Amino acid sequence: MIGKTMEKALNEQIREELGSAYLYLAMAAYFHDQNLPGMARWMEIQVEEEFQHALRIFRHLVERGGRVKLEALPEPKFEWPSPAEAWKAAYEHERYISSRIHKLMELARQERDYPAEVMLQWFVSEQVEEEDQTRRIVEMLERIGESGRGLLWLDKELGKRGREEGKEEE
Ligand code: OFO
Repeated sequence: MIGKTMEKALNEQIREELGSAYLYLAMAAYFHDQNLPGMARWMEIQVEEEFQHALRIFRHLVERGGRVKLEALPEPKFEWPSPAEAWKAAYEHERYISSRIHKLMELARQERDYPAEVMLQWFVSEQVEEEDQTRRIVEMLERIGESGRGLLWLDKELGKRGREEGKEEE
């Protein structure tokens, strides 16, 4: 049975993961509005991944006799000054999520909650990947600068993102 402190912290993280999905859905809508369908597709796939992250924690709580309590999500932004700024915001958001995962890991260790620690291990690795992906895109956009052609090239590249089959089942 999971302890109350960890249960509360994991419920908060479910909200954060769903909040990420909500934020990236808002970014997908923004990219569609900017006529950047590749970037929009990338974000739509990310929305699905974030939902799977929330579900992973949800299932952990259920399996351990915890009670899931869904919390309200903050309204995401509607507009960004430029596509590059939106990607920067996505990268910053992932850094924020990593810091939360690290705090959860510390809590799991403090509480000697080994099952939560094992579950969180997956998230620690996942965050390395999430930060890496968004940071690379930010860096590419910095190189591209004001070039419209460069932006269209990157949009096409990002539109090639496929769903990572079975990833959520790992
Ligand atoms: Fe759930 O990893 Fe992004 O936020």
